[in-house]
Amino acid sequence: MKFPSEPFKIKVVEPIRRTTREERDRLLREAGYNLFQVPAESVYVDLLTDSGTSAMSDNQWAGMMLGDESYAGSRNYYHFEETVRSIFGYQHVIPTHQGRMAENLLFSTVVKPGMCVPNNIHFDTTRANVEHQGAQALDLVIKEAYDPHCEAPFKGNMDLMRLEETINRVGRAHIPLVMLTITNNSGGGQPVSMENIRRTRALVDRYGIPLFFDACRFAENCFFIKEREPGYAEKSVLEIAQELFGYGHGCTMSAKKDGLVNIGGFLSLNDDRWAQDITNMLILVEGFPTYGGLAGRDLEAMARGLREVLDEAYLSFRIGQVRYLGEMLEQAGVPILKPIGGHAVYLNAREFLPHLDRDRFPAQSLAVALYREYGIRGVEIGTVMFGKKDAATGRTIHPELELVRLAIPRRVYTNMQIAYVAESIAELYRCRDSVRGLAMTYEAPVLRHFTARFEEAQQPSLLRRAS
Ligand code: P70
Repeated sequence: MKFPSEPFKIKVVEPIRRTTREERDRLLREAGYNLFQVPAESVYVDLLTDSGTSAMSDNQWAGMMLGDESYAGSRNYYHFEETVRSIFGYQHVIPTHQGRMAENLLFSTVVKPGMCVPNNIHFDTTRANVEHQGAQALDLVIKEAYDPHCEAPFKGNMDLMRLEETINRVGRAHIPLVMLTITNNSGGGQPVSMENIRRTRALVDRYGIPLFFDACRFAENCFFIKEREPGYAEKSVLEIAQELFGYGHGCTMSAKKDGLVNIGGFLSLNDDRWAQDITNMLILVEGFPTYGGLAGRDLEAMARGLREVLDEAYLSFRIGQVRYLGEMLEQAGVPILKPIGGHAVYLNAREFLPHLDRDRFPAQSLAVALYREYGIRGVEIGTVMFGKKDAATGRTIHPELELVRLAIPRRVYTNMQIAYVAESIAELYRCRDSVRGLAMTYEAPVLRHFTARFEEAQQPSLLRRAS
C-alpha cells in the first residue's frame, strides 16, 4: 500500500455537521469574509491549524485521570520532566501553557533592545515576541525556500553564509541566540537536515552564541531526516531526536503540535543563570515551576503524548496522510508548494487564481471559496497575514508567497475525509475563473489577519455544487 492506513481504531466519535451553501454564504458575510470569525460548528473539515486540534489516545486520557493537582511537586511534573530530559536532553524543564509563553519568557530574559535574533524563518509569535523586546527578528533560510517548485529535501535549512555575514555585521554582542524552527512552518512545513544543524552549531560555537530550537514539530522533522538524509535510515526517530537536540543549548516547544495535546508547552535549556531568571519570571506571570499555567493532568497528557509521537507507525501514517492529500491534488493539476510539508499542504494561490491581482487577496479569496463551496476551512498565509504598508508610499509590500495552508490535525480525520478535501479542491480548480477577489474594509494595527474584514470585489461566484 502506497499510503499507510491508520495505525489506530476509533473509540470515541465527535459528530460534525454538514451545512448548506446558503448557510455558509450568510456566515461568510457576517464574518466579514474572515474564516477566523466563522463558528467551528459550521465547518465540515477544519484545516485551520494542526495546533491543539489533535485527538488524544486512550493512554493519554487514562493519564488525565491520574492527574495530581497538588500546587507544588505534582507527580505528573516529575514524569513530564523525566520524559522531556530523555528526549531533548537539557537540564532545566520549565512548563508553560503554550508555545508563545515559552518564547516570551526566553526573549524577555535574554533579548535586549537593538539586538537581533536570526532564525530560518520566524513563526509570527516568535517574530512578535522578539520585536516586542525592541529587537529585530531575522529570517535567514536558504533561498530555495521561496521557490514553490524547488523539490530540495531540506528547504528549512539555514543559509550559513548569510548567518556568518550577519554575525560579522551586527557583532556577537548583539545576537543573544540563534534559532532554528523545526519543521519550518512559515516556509511550508519543510525540514532542516541534521547536517545543516551540525554546521549551524559549529558556526555559532566559533562566536560563543547559543543555538535554540523552536521544536513544535520536531518528531515530523526527525522522521524526514530518517527518510531523506543518508546515514539515518536505520536509526530510530528517538535516536535522531536525541542527536539533533544534542547540537542545541535549549528549545521552546508548543506541545499543541508534536506533544499531541490540546494545550501545553515548555522551555528547556542548560544554562543555569538563564533558567533561574526565567523561572522567577514564570512565577510572576504563569505559575509555580512545577505546573507553569497547566493542570497536573495536562502535564501527564503531554508526557505521554511526547512518547507517542515518536512511534514510527504513527509518524509514517501522519506524514503519509499529508502526502496523500498533496499527491491527489497534484494529480488533479492543482498548484501546490513542493515538496509536500510535514503537517500541511499549501495551495499556491497566485497560480490557482492567476486572474486575481495581489491587491484582491488571492489566497484569502481562495480560502473563502473553499469554505463557501465545500465547508472546508484552511488559513491564508499571504498578504493578509504578512503584507506590510510602505510608510513612504502607503502601498502594500507583498510577501514572497501567496498561500492557503491546509493543516491536518493529528489522528482526527479519516483518509475518506481527506479524499473529500482533495476532490473538492480539484473541482474548485476546474471552475477557478469564477472565484472573485476581495477588498479589505477593516484592519487592526497588529496581527490583522485575526480580525480583518472584507467585502467581495464583485458578485459572489456561483459554482455547480449546492452543498
Ligand atoms: C499554527 C500555529 C504556532 C506556533 C508555531 C511555531 C513554529 C510557535 C508557535 C506558537 C498558530 C496558528 C496559526 C494559524 C491559525 C491558528 C493557529 N502555530 N512556533 O497553526 O505556539 O500557539 O502554542 O503559542 O507553528 O501554525 P502556540
